[in-house]
Amino acid sequence: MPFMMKRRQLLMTASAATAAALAPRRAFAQQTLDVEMLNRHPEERINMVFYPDIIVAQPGDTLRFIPTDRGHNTVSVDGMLPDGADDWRGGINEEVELNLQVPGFYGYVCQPHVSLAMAGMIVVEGDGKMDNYEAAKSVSHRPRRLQDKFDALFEQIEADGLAAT
Ligand SMILES: [Cu+2]
Repeated sequence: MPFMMKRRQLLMTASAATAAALAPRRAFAQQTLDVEMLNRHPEERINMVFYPDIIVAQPGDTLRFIPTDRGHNTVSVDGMLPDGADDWRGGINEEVELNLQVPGFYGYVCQPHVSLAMAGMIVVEGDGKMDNYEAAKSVSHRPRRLQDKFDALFEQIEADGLAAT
């Protein structure tokens, strides 16, 4: 019966519209996220790490790099920031606070431990997030160990479904 089908379709449309109207535009408040700079990974047998080494933020969130252990810093990597995002360069043992506004992919390293592949990624969700994905991913790194680390980070980002709008 065509009439009944039509009515049922209308009901389904109406309930979907109601659900969309009830859903908040942003279901989260602005947050402060911490990344620790550590001599030892808390669970794995890896030395000199950012923990966690992949962190997902929303625009407006604050990210703090905490110098839990000494001898580390955090420095953004050229070519691994979204357009319009500020670069950063922390001193050794310095806590660095970023106010994340621009969606996209941010790569960073610890300078004293570049050779040990101490590196990490920040993913800021939102419109235009994917704009710098390929550019950030295609930056080449030295030494080889750092390249392998960034390759592994991007693999994990893809596995976690973060490389999608
Ligand atoms: Cu370090």
